[in-house]
Amino acid sequence: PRNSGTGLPASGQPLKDCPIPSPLLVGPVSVHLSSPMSLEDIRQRNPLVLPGGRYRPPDCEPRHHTAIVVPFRNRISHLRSLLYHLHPFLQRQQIHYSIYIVQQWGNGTFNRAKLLNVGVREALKDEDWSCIFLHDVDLLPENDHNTYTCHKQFPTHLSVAMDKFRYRLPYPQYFGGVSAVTPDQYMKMNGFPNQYWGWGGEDDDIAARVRLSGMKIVRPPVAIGHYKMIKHKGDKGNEQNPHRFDLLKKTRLNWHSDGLNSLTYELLSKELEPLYTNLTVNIGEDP
Ligand code: UDH
Ligand code: NGS
Repeated sequence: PRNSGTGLPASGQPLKDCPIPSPLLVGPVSVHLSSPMSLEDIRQRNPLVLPGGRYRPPDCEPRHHTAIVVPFRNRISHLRSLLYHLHPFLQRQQIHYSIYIVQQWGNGTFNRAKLLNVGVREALKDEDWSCIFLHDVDLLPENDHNTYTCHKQFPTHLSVAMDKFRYRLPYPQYFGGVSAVTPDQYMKMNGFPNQYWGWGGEDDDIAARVRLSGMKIVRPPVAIGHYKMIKHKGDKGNEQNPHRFDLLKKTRLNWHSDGLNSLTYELLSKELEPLYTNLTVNIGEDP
C-alpha cells in the first residue's frame, strides 16, 4: 500500500518501474455480451479503482498515464459492459488510468467529435495525461496485448479488427471506434471537428487532420487489435448527417479554424462516480 501524500509505498522505498511487458497479461480473452452486471457488482470486483474511475498499479511505478474518453448518451447497458470489461483489462496492463464519460445533455442531435474535444480538455485539467484514448462505448477489446498507451510521434488507431467488419479494416483510412493521441499530437491537429452533427464522417475528418498536420496513423497488428461490438440499432438523435460529404470536402480548408481552438461548451456537472468520471455537458445544437 501507498502512503498517501508522499507518493511512496508504505515501506518508504520508491516503487520500481512497472516491467515491460506486464506479467499480468493473458492475451486473447473471451468477451461476455450477455446481460451486464450492476455497477455495484462491478465496483466490488474492482476494489482498487478509486472514485472517478481512477487507478494506479499498487506495486510498481506506471510508465503510462492514460485517460479514456467515452462519448455518451443513453447507452447505460453498453456502459456497464464496457466498465465490467475495461477495468480489469487496463489493470492487467499496469498503467495509471482514468475513465471519463462525456455525456451530451438534452435531446439535440448527437455530436461525437465535439464530445471528444470536451473530454480531452476536461481530462487534461485533472492530470498531465501522457495519452488520451477516444473510445466508443460499445467496443470491447479482446486481447490485452493491445496496450492502451500512445505512440510517441503519431496518432494510433486501435480498433483495426472489429467482429462486425469480419476482423479487418472496412477501408484503409478507417479511424473510427477506438483511437489514441498524445496531448501534443492532439494540439498539432487542432483537435477534432465541432461541426459534425449526427452520424458519420467525423472519424474520417479526424483521419484527414492527422495527415494534413503532417502526421500518419499507426496501428497494432490485426491479430491483436480485435474488438467485439455490442450490437444495437441506430440511436434516436443520431441520424445520418446529410452534410457529412460536403464537410469532408472542406476539411483541408477548415481544420485550422474549426477544432480545439474554436471549442465552446458549458460543463453542467462533473461527478466522481465509483467507476468513472461523469461529465455532463451542453454542447449546443446543430445550427
Ligand atoms: N453514442 C452514444 N449515444 C448515442 C449515439 C452515439 O453514446 O445516442 C456514442 C457511443 O459511444 C457510440 C459512439 O457514440 O459507440 C458512436 O456511435 P455510432 O452510432 O456512430 O456508432 P456505432 O458504431 O453504431 O455505435 C453504428 C450505427 C449502428 C446502426 C446501424 C444502422 N445503420
Ligand atoms: C463510413 C463513415 C464513417 C463510419 C464508417 C463505418 O462510411 O463515419 O463508414 O460505419 N463515413 C462517412 O459516412 C463519410 S459503420 O459500418 O460502423 O456503420 O465510421
